[in-house]
Amino acid sequence: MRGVVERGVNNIFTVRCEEGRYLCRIKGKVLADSNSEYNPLAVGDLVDFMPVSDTEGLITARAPRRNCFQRWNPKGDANQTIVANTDLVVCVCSTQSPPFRPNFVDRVIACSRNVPVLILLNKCDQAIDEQSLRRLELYRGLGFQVLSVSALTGEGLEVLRGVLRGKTAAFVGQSGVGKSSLVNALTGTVRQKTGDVSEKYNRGKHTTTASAMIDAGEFTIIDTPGVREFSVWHDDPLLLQSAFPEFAAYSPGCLYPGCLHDSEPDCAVKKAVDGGLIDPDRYGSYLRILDSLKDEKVPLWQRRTKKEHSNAGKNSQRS
Ligand SMILES: Nc1nc2c(ncn2[C@@H]2O[C@H](COP(=O)(O)OP(=O)(O)OP(=O)(O)O)[C@@H](O)[C@H]2O)c(=O)[nH]1
Ligand SMILES: [Mg+2]
Ligand SMILES: [Zn+2]
Repeated sequence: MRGVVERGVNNIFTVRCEEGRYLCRIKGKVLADSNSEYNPLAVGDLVDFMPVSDTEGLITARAPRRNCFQRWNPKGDANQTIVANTDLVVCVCSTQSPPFRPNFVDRVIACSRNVPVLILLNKCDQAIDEQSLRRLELYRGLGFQVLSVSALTGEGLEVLRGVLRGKTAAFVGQSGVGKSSLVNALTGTVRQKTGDVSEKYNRGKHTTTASAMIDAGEFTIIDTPGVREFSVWHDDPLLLQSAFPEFAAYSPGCLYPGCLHDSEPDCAVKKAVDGGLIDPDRYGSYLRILDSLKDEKVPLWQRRTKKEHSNAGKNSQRS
């Protein structure tokens, strides 16, 4: 049987199919083709499973993904898929508490593989500063859809419903921006628990702890746990440029084919930044992400896992 993963906690996956829902484990604990990844399955994955009772089953295979939202998990030392097979990644931000962070948005764009990103500014009942507004305009100019809403007052929600209609959308963002509040406001029922924002640190309290797919009739939302930062997935660094579409007009003019626009000579992208044609903060974001990808170039044998580190510590105490 074929179904979609709605939720997964402690390696037990809720799989929905036409016949209903089944709680499934992975047959034999390892899924083919998922060895190098942090987690074999993500919410949104299509899977084959065999029912073992009316309510339980065993997952035998994962269908190829048409796209995903993926981050680098530094602790696990592997790419981690947060959601798969969505029509849209909605990067939820807030005006204040927590404050709008453009570099966070840049990372969300870079973590989205083959899926469009909608930038959703929540809490528009609160004021936003001029600089953030300019950045949102910049995203619009780059071709990203940008919407302002308020889960609290309902402002902009009709427009958002229109955009979501017929789609499956993953809501991602920092803790406390109001992802779960938006799910509740959009569905008109309390489907997800919400939490407040810490006054001391002006950030959320990680209320949502696991991704969950919510069927809202006209559309489907995947609510995800808030994070402080997304590390960008590790792969060919050239692929990172798709998250910076403003480079494309200039990169053919770079001296070296495959230029990463970092310290290469005669780089047309760098010249465009210096000439004020590319936003320097976006370029700065790009360089920081590029730099973080270099960690991967350390050969595996030089990178120790946490366990090896603690073992090494024990050994040195002994000697
Ligand atoms: N003023 C205002 N507050 C809002 C709005 N939407 C959500 N909030 C508040 O923001 C806080 C955090 O909301 P949540 O929905 O729990 O945030 P979240 O993004 O799901 O957070 P995590 O689950 O921790 O990732 C709550 O106190 C909400 O009441 C809004 O549009 N305006
Ligand atoms: Mg939440
Ligand atoms: Zn270049």
